[in-house]
This record gives sequence, C-alpha cells and structure tokens, in this order.
Amino acid sequence: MDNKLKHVAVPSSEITSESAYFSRRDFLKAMGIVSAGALLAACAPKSQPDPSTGAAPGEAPSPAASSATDELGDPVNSFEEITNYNNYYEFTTDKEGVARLSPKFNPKPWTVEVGGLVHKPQTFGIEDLLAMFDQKERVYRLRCVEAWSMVIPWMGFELGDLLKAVEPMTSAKFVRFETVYRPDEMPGQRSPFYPWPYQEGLRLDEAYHRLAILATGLYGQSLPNQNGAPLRLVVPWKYGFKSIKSIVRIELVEEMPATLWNAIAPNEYGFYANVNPEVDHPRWSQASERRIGEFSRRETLMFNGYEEEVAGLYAGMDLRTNY
Ligand SMILES: Nc1nc2c(c(=O)[nH]1)N[C@H]1C(S)=C(S)[C@@H](COP(=O)(O)O)O[C@H]1N2
Ligand SMILES: [Mo]
Repeated sequence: MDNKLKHVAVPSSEITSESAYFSRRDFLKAMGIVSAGALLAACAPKSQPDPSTGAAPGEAPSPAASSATDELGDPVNSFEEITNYNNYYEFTTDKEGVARLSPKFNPKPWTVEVGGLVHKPQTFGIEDLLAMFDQKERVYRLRCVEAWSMVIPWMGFELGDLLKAVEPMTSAKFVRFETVYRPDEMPGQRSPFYPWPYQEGLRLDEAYHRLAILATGLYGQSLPNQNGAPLRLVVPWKYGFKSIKSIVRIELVEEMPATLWNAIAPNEYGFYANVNPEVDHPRWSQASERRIGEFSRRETLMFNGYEEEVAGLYAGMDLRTNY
C-alpha cells in the first residue's frame, strides 16, 4: 500500500513448510500452553508506561479477553501488540507511530448517520448503539493485505442487526461506509496523496453475513483510538483494509461504491478483497503471512480460514477477476 511494501516479498528460507507449521501447533497444544501463553501475554507486566494506554509499569492495560484462542486454537495477540502495530493512514503510514499520534483524537461525542436507500434513516449516538445491541466478544483473525496477521478479541455487534433497524429498500444492493474527516486531529489527513475521507463498501449480502460486525471494543474494553474508536467495521474473511475505522456514515446504495484503495490502485486492490492465498498481489505473494509475535511464517488460509461460512457468498464467481 505504500512504497515500503515493495520489500515485503518473502525470502524462501523464511517460509515454513506445512508440516513444520502443524508440528509447532501440535507441540504447543500437547504442552497445554496455547491458552496459558495467551493469558500470560495479555497480563504480562510492563517495564515502562504504555503511551497508548497510560498504564503504569507492572499494571495490566485492560481486562483479559474471555477467550484465549481463536476457533483454530491459535492464541490471541497481546493487547500491546494489537494497539501498537496499526494501519491508520489518517494518523500516519508508520504502523508503529499510530499509537503515539492517536491520543489527540477525541471519539466523544460520536454519531453515525445511517441512510440512503432505507425506509427509516436515522442518526445514532454511539451510546444508542451500545444500548440497542448486546456487545459480544468475537475472536477473529485479521489478515492485512501486506501479509501480516493478528488474532484479535473484538467486542461488538452484527452489522446486519443495525441494517435491519433502518429497513433497507429492495433497490439497495451495496453498503458504503465513511470514516470521519478531522484533519485537525488526524495529521495524516493533511496528506494530499490520499482521497480523504477513507471509504469502503460491501455487497448487501456480505454486510448481512453474521461474521460481519461493527466493533466497539477489544479485550473487553472500549475501542482504543488507534483501532478505530469508537466504531469500526470488522470483516474477517477480507483483507484488513476493508475493515474501515471510526465510521460516521453508513449509506445503502444501488451501485458498487468507490473505495479509497481501489481508487488509488485499482489493479492492486479490488472491491471484494477476499483473503485468497492463490491470487497474489501484483507486487508480492499472498500465499503466506507473518503472524505478529511468531517467528516462522504460516500459510494463508482461503477466506482467512472462514471458507466454510462465507464461500457460498461467491458461488459461481471468478475470484481472480473479482479480486
Ligand atoms: N479509516 C481507516 N480504516 C482503516 C485503515 C486506515 O488507514 N484508515 N487501515 C486498514 C488496514 S490496511 C488494516 S490492516 C486495518 C488495521 O486494523 P488495526 O490497526 O485495528 O489492526 O484497518 C483498516 N481500516
Ligand atoms: Mo491492511
């Protein structure tokens, strides 16, 4: 997505064979330390204050997530990893710099306008959404198009439940999302290289899929600014850039909406952006990924491991053309 990515190509010496990948997981499972390891990571004392949370030395930054692994048995990433390695170009293109710049951003008060081709357009305060919908934990893999990944214990609710509340018209075919535009608080938005505000979109049936959520928190606490406070989309079977942060507008539309990355580089970032190890990015392979916190690379899974749940959405489609 930026020039640095040209160097993401993987030396073959780093690629873990499938057997090595499974034996490591089996080893961890046999030792019974998969979940214990994750809990230790989440609660590990810190040697210095965390600038993103202000947590004092030795103080856990947050309550632990209630699940220590995803459904594949892989440990959740630590709170520290999830909040200190971010893509959020409204602040900076430096993944390790977002946490330093994002405290200036003020996510309160917050409203989200939900409209377009709906019978009951409405503007919701974030507190309305927290009251209307149960906030449930969802442990999902996040697979960035840059070929790194994490496991994140989100809190949130199903996007479909919000859409139902505004009653889409039959003419609505797509959902368009927009991030807040606040160049005073988001220094990256002063960059002329990106067509702000950030926009994303889903087909309506994708948006109704039960795995698509609007996240309001992670690790059992409200969403940190760097992760898209106070409300962001999470679509776990698609590359991370679809999971748009700090949403202020959701619009039901008839035509496929423009998206920021597609507008910048249409041959590199398609509208669908489903995780697919068989379709390489023009500048690097998508066959494997680096899980943050792990030493070896791992194989990338079709639809990021959610194939059974979501493949039906794309039946009959050519996933190479519709990348
Ligand atoms: N508004 C906005 N949303 C965004 C981005 C961004 O730059 N701006 N980056 C995307 C990308 S590329 C990824 S990988 C994920 C990263 O989410 P995380 O920082 O919570 O892990 O956010 C996505 N959502
Ligand atoms: Mo990403």
